[in-house]
Amino acid sequence: MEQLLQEMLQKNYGKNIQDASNEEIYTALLEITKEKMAGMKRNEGSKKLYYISAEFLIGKLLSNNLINLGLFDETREVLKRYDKEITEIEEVEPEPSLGNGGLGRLAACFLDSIATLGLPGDGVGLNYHDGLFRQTFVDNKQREEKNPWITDQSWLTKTERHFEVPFQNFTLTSTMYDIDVPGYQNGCNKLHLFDLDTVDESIIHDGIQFNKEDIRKNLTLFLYPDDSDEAGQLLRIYQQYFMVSNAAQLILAEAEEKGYDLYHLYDHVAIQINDTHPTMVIPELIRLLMQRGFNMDTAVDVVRKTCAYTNHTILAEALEKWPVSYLEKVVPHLMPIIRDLDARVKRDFHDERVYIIDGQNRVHMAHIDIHFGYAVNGVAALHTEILKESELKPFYDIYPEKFNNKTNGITFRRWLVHCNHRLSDYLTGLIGPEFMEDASNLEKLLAYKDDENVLADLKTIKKEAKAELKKYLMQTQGVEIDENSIFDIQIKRLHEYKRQQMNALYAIYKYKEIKKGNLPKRPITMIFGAKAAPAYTIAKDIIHLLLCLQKLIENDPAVRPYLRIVMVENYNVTKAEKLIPACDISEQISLASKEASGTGNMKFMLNGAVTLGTEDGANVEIHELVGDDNIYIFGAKSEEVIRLYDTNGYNSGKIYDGDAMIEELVDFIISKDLIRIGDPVSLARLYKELVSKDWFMTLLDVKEYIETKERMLADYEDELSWERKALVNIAKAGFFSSDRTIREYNDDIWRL
Ligand code: NBX
Repeated sequence: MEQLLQEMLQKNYGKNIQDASNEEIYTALLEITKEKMAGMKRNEGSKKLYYISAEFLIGKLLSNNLINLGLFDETREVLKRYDKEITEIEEVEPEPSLGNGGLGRLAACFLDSIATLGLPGDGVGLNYHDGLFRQTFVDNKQREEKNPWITDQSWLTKTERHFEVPFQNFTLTSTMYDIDVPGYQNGCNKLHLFDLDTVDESIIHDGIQFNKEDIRKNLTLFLYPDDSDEAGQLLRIYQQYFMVSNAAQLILAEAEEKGYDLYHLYDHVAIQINDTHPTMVIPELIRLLMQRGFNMDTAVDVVRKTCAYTNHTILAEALEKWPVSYLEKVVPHLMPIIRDLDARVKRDFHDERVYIIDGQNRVHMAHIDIHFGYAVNGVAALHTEILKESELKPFYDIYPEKFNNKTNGITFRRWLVHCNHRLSDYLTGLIGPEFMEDASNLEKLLAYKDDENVLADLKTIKKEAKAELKKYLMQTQGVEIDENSIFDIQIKRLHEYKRQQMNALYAIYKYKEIKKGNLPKRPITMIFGAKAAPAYTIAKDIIHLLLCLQKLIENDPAVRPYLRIVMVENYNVTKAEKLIPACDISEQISLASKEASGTGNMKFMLNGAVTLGTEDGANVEIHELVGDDNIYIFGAKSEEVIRLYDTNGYNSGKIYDGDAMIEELVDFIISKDLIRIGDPVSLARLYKELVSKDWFMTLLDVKEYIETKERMLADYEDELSWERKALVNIAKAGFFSSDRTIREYNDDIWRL
């Protein structure tokens, strides 16, 4: 590596390693890595997977690519010899923000595992120039800015593939860009990102505003542009169709190039539809097959045997339903096919709950996937049960054989080896390197459960990660935190169902206790990271509350030594990699039944944090694996929550009125102390939401939450027993390797 790097730097800049800047070294390493990947073997086989997703939250790629190529340690050593840190070189790399949260990050972890298992499988998505917005804080509020990430030197390679994508009254020509996806000690796959040459970044003004009607210029500017109005929704349909038409044309082109018989496409191709965003691939493929001479019945049959669908949510507002009139405007050529599919359903089933087009002339995208695909999966055991027993019950009654569970997973290459090399090196020394190949080997760690030296080592590793996070927060945000405090972390998209507002009520509780003189044994640092959708008012109000509380405590010398709130600006994959290894308490406090799985919960566990959580999503499986002693569970169970919804039995006002403590905490949101700092309109809106609606039942669980957290903080003081909990969590995390998840997808769904 030393010689390669010297040569590349000489060639590009006439410099040697010693004199090169971090930017120059980064660029040279990027080129070297790209060349290596170009020379790698491609994963091949007679059947190939296409994972279509509107999001791939890939994060920075340099270190992970080096790890998977087996070059990371060597590169780190070479740089060290010249007094350079690879982490500083990495700072130069821009992070593409091609995803919102869990769904997009899952797609990225899956690509890593698919390649690592040697399976032929490519990702297909869009090349958003500015991704999701970059978040800044101004006047204690979120502000959105564009987030350009594409530079001349990037992981993207422009290809010669172009397709014509027809819309109502114009046709667009696409360009395909590729990013290599190297497997860990295995072959390479690709992520194909489609784009449009005419997109024009100069039309963006005032943060993230742009003309939503000029499709040629705006199509791939942003991920999920604001869809609070009709123009925004139409643009999303344009994006989705552009994505799937390209995907379908690519799939057929590759099949034809290989000489496959399209009548047996399903023997050679599996298509995974990641949530409903790529659903139009079904009618599009039918259309393209009919252009090639198929009759409708045969086209439907072939497509049905090729496509499988993953559901990521039971929140009704997140299940896409497009008005027929919108689809007529954007993709009129698909409507005859969608109407035909709807007619088939109406012919065979007399239950309006399973129709594709409903009485209000809306197209239910998930219904297309379920009727005209061969598999439907949820992303955690509880989630899949809820789909079968309530949300999708009418479909489960028709097609029980299609439903299956695939509990999510995370790639250990990024979420252990890369982000926490101290822990990963230590584990390798202690239990051998086999866990890298087969994560279930982490259980070997259980043999050291009562070994005080090992427990002390784990404590030291955590301490070092905390000290590093402290340094990073100082450098990036100028805040100084106490590494001897307990790090209590909630990082995820801002959504009411995830209940950051409940955590804020805990902060208010603690603040008041400290004011009363009830000082905690050890200071607590509450860390948050979250972006709110630009049009989601209450989510923005919650961010505002957290920032106001942060300010209040910063300026109060009586509280500040014992309690801190730090809201990390522009939370993203890179920041997650710094935060997760440093965490003591992992906050997973969604309202039971609402979080389909969660994957942050798995990342924290793997890095030795203890979960404070509800019986929701994959928390249920974490609980089963680690046992009652190694997790803190609280709150209403999913059956109770579902019953409350079904019977309209929840009344937050009643809880508020009947409990003096809850009343005091909620009232603090509109107290003089906070109004002095914040925006009275925003704070009052949030207050009112909690006492008059509270759709996600914050007040139902808040007391038990506070009690459980207090117990947890007290338990933290018993060092050995706390570290034992951390150890058990690490040891049991093997199940959540995405390699396991992908093996299951392949065994049960794709059969590559
Ligand atoms: O998918 C998330 C779920 O909320 C998590 O529980 C789960 O672990 C994860 C992976 O399965 N869903 C998610 O991230 N959804 C979105 O980001 C989303 C974005 C746009 C949209 C709907 C959902 N229109």
